[in-house]
Amino acid sequence: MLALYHFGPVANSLTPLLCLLEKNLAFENRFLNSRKWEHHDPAFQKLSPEGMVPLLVHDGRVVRESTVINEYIDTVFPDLALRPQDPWLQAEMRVLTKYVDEYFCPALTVLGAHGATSFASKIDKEEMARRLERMPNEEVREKWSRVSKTGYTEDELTDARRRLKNCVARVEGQLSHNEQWLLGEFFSLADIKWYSMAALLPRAVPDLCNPEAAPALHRWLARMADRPAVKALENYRGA
Ligand SMILES: N[C@@H](CCC(=O)N[C@@H](CS)C(=O)NCC(=O)O)C(=O)O
Repeated sequence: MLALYHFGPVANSLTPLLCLLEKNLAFENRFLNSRKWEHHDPAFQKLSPEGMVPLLVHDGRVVRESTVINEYIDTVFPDLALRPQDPWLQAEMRVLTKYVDEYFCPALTVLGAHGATSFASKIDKEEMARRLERMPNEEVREKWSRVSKTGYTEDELTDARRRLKNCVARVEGQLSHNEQWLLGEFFSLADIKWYSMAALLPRAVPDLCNPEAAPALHRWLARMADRPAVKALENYRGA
């Protein structure tokens, strides 16, 4: 039995959701409403001591980290493979997913978290202090502490946009060699991982991610949006 705990089809939660849907796997949908702090429930924190999503439970065993979860799913359920057989292509795929985890996601998180400032700054100060105490992960605690006050500085936001510009250039370059999917004709976990962040770019940085500034990325986003599994993501937004 598979169960996925997630915040809905966005960012890191989108990564395993899309993988499960692409592979037509049945799973229990454990949507957690982050605005209601459902990921702070003691029952969930027993599974995730860091209080973080996404998290997969397979036959009672917990698998963490979105990229690792997807590799695990593809190993355990090899039908409709999402990793190429060729070891070199597989290495290329892992370089692409590693880049998202180490560079793209942290840059996008700055803009995403800053966008939550209006929500977080309205939370009663004592309530927020109690919430912060219940955040075991130091980076997450620091993020929420900042966005409950003034958010990120102009310099930090500018630097995040600079890094996102590099991400757009990176994927634009990749797609100029391989117009269909990131590895060419083979649709892979790299497309899934990149889409989980890149789907947010047109709204986050419209000046960088538009048909003129990044034509290959724009076309790839449209091809992704056309996939039945991507369309099905809409059903996982929670009530
Ligand atoms: N490297 C982890 C990152 C997971 C992560 O950052 N999760 C965020 C949501 S995207 C989270 O659970 N945040 C908890 C919070 O903001 O309170 C992964 O890829 O799974």
